[in-house]
Amino acid sequence: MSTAVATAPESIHRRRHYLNADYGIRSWLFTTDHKRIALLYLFSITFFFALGGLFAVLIRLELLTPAGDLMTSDTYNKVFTMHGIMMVFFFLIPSVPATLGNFLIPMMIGARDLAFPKLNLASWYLFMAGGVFALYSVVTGGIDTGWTFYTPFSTTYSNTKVIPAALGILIAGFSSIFTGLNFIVTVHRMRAPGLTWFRLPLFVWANYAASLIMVLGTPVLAITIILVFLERAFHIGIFDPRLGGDPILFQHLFWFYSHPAVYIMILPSMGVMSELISAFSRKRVFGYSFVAFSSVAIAVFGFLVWGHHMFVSGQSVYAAMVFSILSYLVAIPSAVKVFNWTATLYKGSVSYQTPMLYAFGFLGLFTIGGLTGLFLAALGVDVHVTDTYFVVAHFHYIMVGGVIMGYLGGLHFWWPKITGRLYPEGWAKLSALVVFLGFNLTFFPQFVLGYLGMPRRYHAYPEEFQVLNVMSSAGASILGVGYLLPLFYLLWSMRYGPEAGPNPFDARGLEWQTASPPPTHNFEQVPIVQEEAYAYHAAQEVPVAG
Ligand code: HEM
Ligand SMILES: [Cu+2]
Repeated sequence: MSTAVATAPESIHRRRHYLNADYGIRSWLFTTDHKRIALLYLFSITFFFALGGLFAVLIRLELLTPAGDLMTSDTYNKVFTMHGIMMVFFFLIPSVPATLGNFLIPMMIGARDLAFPKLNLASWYLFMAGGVFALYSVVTGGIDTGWTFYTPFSTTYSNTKVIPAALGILIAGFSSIFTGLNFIVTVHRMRAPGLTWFRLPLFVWANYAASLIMVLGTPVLAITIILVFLERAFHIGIFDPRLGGDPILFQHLFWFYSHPAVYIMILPSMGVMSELISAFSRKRVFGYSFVAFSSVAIAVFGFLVWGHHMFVSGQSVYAAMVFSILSYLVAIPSAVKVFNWTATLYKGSVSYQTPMLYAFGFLGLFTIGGLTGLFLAALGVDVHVTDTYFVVAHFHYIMVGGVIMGYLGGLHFWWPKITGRLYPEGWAKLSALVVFLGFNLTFFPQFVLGYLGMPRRYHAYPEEFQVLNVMSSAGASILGVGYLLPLFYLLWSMRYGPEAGPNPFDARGLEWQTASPPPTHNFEQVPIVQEEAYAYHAAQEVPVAG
């Protein structure tokens, strides 16, 4: 996109930008700058990811041996529950939108900030408050219901810290609602002159669609949690059949949010994919408007398929059939995206820099995750593999293989913009490779385990499953190294990396037209947009700087 803005190359020490505009802890804790808030989220979700990872280590250590000899089954229940809660509610859901989305959406649309900067800061405080409650439940004994909180166990039988954990998720949920609202209003009201809807970067479209789900779906989760609380504290009989309630109702409410929630996680990463693939193949995304609308279609259809989590829970056969068919429908817009990204690569001048390696990882892993979703959506197959490691493998391929690959790819791509410095390319490529290999060694054997009948959430298993479990645990340690590497070299680069300049990848998009790191108000002058998104002209390729 062409605009009037041009930035003179000046050392990042002398120039004023959002990082050195103000020093001291107060200037961070009371900031309303979307870029600083993005960094607050970045640090906090990294913390929760590390914590969730620690629980994952315990799970994989326990499953090294069939006997279940590392911890008691009760402890094991708490460990996988905390792993799930930390990863889903405190890492995956905020991952891309709260960090990259917060940082980039205003810049990508040429705005000075989000529509409601104070609400944005309040969202971060709510998120942290939620995290504190969840942590409180961990240190005071933990919770053992699984991240899904199924009744009647969560409301009647569990004697662990259900209420503080649920409260933590409730509070963090409001953070998600407010972030979604903020994004929606910002995209509607604050686009730069000339930036029509169909010139928006696809990252913005994807986050817009995810925001719709956050605003429409999260309140349902909030109500569900409040009902669990009321039932557990006062036995008012919403879920208890002895009092006229229905435990299946809980599952309907829970999955009515939690299936769409998987799209809150994956859509923003899909947005990252569109940016990466166009930048590193130097082409406009093939079928731009199909990719844009498929995000919205996923957001809409995503609300219609929750019952595929309940095929074996006793819903009516007809309901199950309808949910099965609808589940196939939601696969179509996802497949449209994969097809269009692949078509974008075709005859592009592809360069294999780190973000692109992560993008390739996403493509492969997300495709496997999505295709196995089709297996699960088939009623008969699901009855065989439900509640086995097949499901565990499926959703990890989507969420770890898809969401985190997109997140890391995006983090590398925009790192020079965020920090003003380049990361060491060799180390970064190595990390992408290690993550990819470690990931597959961890989760592919789980498809086989599930197919052979190993149930999920058990802390002991028959000996015949050991070899595959050892493979999985070995893979997990490789994966862990793959995640630690970026932590070290990215932190290193903040101090020692060479200065990046405004646009080290020669990418399009407004965020690349301002300095790195950007000034506090993003642009010196309001940019005026005159071109479509992704106006790459392969013929006049500019050499890569930095
Ligand atoms: C695109 C992103 C997707 C994400 C993030 C995702 C995520 C998940 C998660 C987290 C679970 C496990 C829930 C639990 O703990 O029980 C799950 C299960 C399931 N998924 Fe997906 N999924 C995706 C795509 C799909 C697609 C495209 C389909 C079908 C066409 C599908 C069908 C299913 C089914 C049927 C189950 C339940 C299996 C069972 O419990 O027996 N998923 N998915
Ligand atoms: Cu689902």
